[in-house]
Amino acid sequence: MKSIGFLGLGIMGKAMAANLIKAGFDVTVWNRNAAKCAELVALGARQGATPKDVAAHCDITFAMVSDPEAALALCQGPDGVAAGIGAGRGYVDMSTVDDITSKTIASLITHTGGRFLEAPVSGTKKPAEDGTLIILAAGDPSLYEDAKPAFEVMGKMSPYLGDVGQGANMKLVVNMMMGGMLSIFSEGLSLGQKAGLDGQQILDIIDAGAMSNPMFKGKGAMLLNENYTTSFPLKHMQKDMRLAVALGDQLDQPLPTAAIANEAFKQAIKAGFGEEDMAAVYKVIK
Ligand code: NA7
Repeated sequence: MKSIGFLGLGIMGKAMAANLIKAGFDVTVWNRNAAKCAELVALGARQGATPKDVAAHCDITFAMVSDPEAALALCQGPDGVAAGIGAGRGYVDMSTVDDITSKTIASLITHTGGRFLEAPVSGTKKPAEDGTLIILAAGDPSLYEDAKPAFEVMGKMSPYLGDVGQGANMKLVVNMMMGGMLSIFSEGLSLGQKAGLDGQQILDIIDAGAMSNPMFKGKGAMLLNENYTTSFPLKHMQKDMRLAVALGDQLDQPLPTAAIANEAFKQAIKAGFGEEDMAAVYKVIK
């Protein structure tokens, strides 16, 4: 079995790395704030000193960090992945970034002879814990085949989408639609309750019809209970909306609904809700 590195042990990365360890992979972890490694070391992981160190010692290194800046920071500099990876080894970045960042990382890695795959995921904390993420892979086909056993532990499907950039683009399409849906869902729930309707009845009626979906089910209960326990930080949803709107600009694609939803998420960050669940957008709408 191949040795695996895992960089970035936030909400998502911690759960994904834990599943790999439990499945019997030989895993070396690293996190910027080293204290977060302890729980995984207790499960049986080794602890790497730097991203360079991990990439130099593992056959395939996975990364799951917050945003494009963090994803680039992991790869660059004397302690970065690109400095350690060397010929033939693999680097799989599972963070959500834009296609340009992904292509920049790909060139940093392949320049040293390393192989690169982008593999952002659809799904938040619970699917990460349950190993039921949807993994959107694109890039080096041989690395895709080598990474598949690990993908099978972390996710329920891992389609191959083509050249680097297409995984990032697919993820932005998915999350842009999710952010837009959450925003209009919050407006509907607020409007109905202001008009004197019962919140639970609104949810039940939506759930019985063509708009029924797992996200409305899960987030609906959170909104009614004013429970914003973080599964997917609101700040990350706003990042994805921002990146999607930017992609629309680049491709001359009008995105009026997404652009307005993005403003609601920006307002929620300004109001101090960035670390809460994305459902907290409701607080600036209701
Ligand atoms: P979290 O829980 O906010 O975790 C973010 C992780 O990214 C965490 O390990 C951070 O390390 C790490 N990070 C952030 N900035 C940096 C820099 N500059 N260098 C190295 N590491 C960094 O996010 P999630 O796990 O919910 O989400 C991860 C991705 O999945 C994200 O792209 C989402 O859009 C989807 P720290 O612990 O702060 O030292």
